[in-house]
Amino acid sequence: MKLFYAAGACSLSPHIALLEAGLPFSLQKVDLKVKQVESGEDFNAINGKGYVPALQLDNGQVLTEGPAIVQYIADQNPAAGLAPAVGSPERYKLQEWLNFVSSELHKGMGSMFNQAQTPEWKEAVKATLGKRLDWLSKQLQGKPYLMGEKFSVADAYLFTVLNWAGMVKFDLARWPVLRDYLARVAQRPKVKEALKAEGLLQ
Ligand SMILES: N[C@@H](CCC(=O)N[C@@H](CS)C(=O)NCC(=O)O)C(=O)O
Repeated sequence: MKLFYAAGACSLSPHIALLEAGLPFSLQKVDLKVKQVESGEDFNAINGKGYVPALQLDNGQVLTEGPAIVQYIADQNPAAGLAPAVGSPERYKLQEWLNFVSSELHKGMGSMFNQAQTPEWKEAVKATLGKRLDWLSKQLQGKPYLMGEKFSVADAYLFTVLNWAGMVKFDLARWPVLRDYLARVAQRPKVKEALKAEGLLQ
């Protein structure tokens, strides 16, 4: 498999998932500004939507959309325990988390990288995110990971998005539970490995 990624972008989530699952893969860095892969390929020809992540399977098929990609990865090695069994009630809970991170956190947090964002727009985004994080913090109180005791692909995604807070100067001090969560996930050997491979950690 080939993961098309950009350093520190939401593609970090499937990158972590691939490492945690112990699957063989290669990385292909994408310059998102010019939509070019480091191999010289036109990234738009790989993913017409022009954004990462994209996962090219060994049969050539390309899978896009982070929540779908990480579930695919988890299902390639169920023994790694990164997602509950397909069809189980817990699997729907995992999907609930992935959708929450995608629609309620990813896009808001991601918008703060946009240079065109006005101060007013930024404040409005922060206010909405603040409400979501208030709720999220309560859910994570007293449990190490979103699904409970076990790390799942939803944690790979949440870590990736919360980790942007420092980059966009969104202070998480109001949510010590979330800061502890970030620190806990950051200590996982495979998370460190992914961060190092993307040049985000020495
Ligand atoms: N709906 C997509 C969104 C992916 C996304 O937002 N990718 C960003 C990086 S985090 C990107 O590649 N942006 C560049 C662009 O849209 O041109 C998903 O969930 O996978």
